Amino acid sequence: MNALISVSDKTGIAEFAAALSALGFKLLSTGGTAKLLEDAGLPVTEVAEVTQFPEMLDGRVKTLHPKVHGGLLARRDVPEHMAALQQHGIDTIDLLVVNLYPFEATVAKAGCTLADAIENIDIGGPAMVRSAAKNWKDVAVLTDASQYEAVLAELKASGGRLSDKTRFGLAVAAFNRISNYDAAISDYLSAIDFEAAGADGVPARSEFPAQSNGRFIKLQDLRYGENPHQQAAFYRDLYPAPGSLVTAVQLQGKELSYNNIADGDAAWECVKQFSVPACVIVKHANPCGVAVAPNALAAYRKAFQTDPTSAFGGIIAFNVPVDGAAAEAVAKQFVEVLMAPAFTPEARAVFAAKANVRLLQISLDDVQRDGATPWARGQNAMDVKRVGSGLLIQTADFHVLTADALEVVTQLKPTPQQIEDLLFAWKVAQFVKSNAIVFCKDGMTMGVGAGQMSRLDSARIASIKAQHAGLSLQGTAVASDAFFPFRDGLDVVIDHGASCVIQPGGSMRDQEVIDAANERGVAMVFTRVRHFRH
Ligand code: 93A
Repeated sequence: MNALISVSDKTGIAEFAAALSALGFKLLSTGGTAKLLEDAGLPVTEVAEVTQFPEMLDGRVKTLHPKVHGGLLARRDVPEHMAALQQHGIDTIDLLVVNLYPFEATVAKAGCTLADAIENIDIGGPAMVRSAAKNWKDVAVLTDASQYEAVLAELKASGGRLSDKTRFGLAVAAFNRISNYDAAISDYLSAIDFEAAGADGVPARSEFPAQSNGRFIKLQDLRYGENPHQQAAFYRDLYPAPGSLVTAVQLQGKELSYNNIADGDAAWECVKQFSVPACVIVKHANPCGVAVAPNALAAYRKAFQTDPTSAFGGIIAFNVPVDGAAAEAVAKQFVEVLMAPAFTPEARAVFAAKANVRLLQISLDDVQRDGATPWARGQNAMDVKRVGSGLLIQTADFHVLTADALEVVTQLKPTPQQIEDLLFAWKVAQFVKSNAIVFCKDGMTMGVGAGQMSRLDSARIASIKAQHAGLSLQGTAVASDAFFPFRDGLDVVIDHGASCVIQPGGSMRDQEVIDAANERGVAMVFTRVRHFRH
C-alpha cells in the first residue's frame, strides 16, 4: 500500500505518517514534507524519484505527472486500467494526504500583494485531491489535519482498509475543500480593481465584486422555520467573525428554533455595542427593554421594567458575565434564550433546575475593541437580505455617533445628562425596526415604538406602552431613527413628557419641526445619520 503525503500545514503529519508506516504503508512525499518526514526518521521516497522528474519552476510542477495521477485514478476493478499501470511502470496510490497552499490565510494578511496571492494558488494539490476523490472507491483522501485521528483509528481497527462509507465521506469533504478553496480564489480575484492597483503591488479591492461565492457550512437542521409548515436549517459563514452568534456554545436548554436564532442575533448585536454592563430583552426581533447599569442584575431590572408584558418569553442578552444574582432575577420570568459572554457557576446552578432555558455562551475576547466602541459591531461586515431569486447585500449598519458630532438645532441646548440619554436612545433606536421611536431616561428604555408604517403611530405606541408599564415619560430623551416629516410626531412625544430629542434631520420641513421644538421648549439635536432597519 502506498501513501502520498504532500502538506503545507504540517501539523501532526510526522506522527500520522509514522503510524501509516507502522501499518505497512510505503510513504511517498514532496520536497518540504519529505524532508520533515526524513528528519523524523521515517522511510520516505520523494515523488521526484518516482516520476524521474525534478520538482521544477520553483515548485510549481511537483506532482503533475502520470505516475502520480495514474496511480490515483486507475480503477482497480477494470483490468485494462491495471494493465496500463503495469505497462507504464506505475504503482497505485491508495491513500493521499494533501492540504493546500495557504491561499486564504495569505490574502487575509494586511499588505498581501497580488504576486503573493498568485504564488499561493495551489495547482498540483487540488489536482491530486480531485483525482483521489473521484476514485474514492479505491483511494482514501485526507485534506485536513483534523481527520487524521479518526482515520487512523479505523485503519488500525480494520487492518489498513477504510470502509466505503468513510472513503466516500472523505471524498465529499475533499470536494468541499476544493470548492471553498476555488471560491476563495475567485472571490479574491473578482474583487480586484485592476486599474486602481497600488504601486506597492497591494491591489485595490471592491466590497462588491462582479461575482460573489458566499459559502456556508450547516450548523444544524431546525425543527421548522419561522412557522411550523416551513422547513429550515442554520448555516454559518465559512469564516465567521469573532463574537458573532454563530460562534455560540449552547450550555443547556432545548434545541434552538429559527425564531430564537433570529431574535438572539438582534439581541446580541444590540448588547455588544455597549461598553458598560448592559442588558437587552428582545421580542419578535425588536428590543422591548434595554438598559445599562453598574452590574448585570441592575441592568436586567431596568431593562425588564420597560415592558414586563412583552418581556415574557423573551430573548435576553448581557455583554458581561451573568452572576448568581442576575440569574436569580432572570429565572423569575419566562425566558426562551439567555446569552452572555460567560455564566458563573452560581448562575449555572440557578438554571440547572430550568432545563428548558437555552443558555448561549459567546466569547467577546477576540472582538476588536477600539476605545470608542469597545465591543464594536461592524465585524459582521455584510448584511444580506434574500429577495426572490436574488440577494441584497450591504455593509452592516455600523456607525459610531459621538457627542461632538451632534448638531444642536434648537435655542435650548441639551444638558450633559440629556446628551448621555440621547446617545443611549440613539444606540437603541438603531436596533428597533423602522419606524422607530424610543423614549429613554437614566440609561434605560422607557417606551419603544417599533415597525409602524407611520412615525406618528410609532410615537403614539411608544407612549402608550410606557403608560401601560406605569412609567412616567417626564423629562425623557427621545430618539427617532429617521427624520420627522411633520411636526405631529414630535408634538406627540412632547405631549407625553419628552424634554430632548435626537433625530437625523434632513426633512423638507425641518424648519417646521425645529420651530415646534423651540415653541414647546425642548432641546433637539440632529445626527445627519439615519438608521432605517427593515
Ligand atoms: O505548486 S503546485 O501547484 N504544483 C504541484 O505540482 C504540487 N504538488 C503538490 N503545488 C503542489 N503541491 C502542494 O505542495 C501541496 O498541495 C502542498 O500544499 C505543498 C507541499 O509542498 P512541500 O511538501 O514541498 O512542503
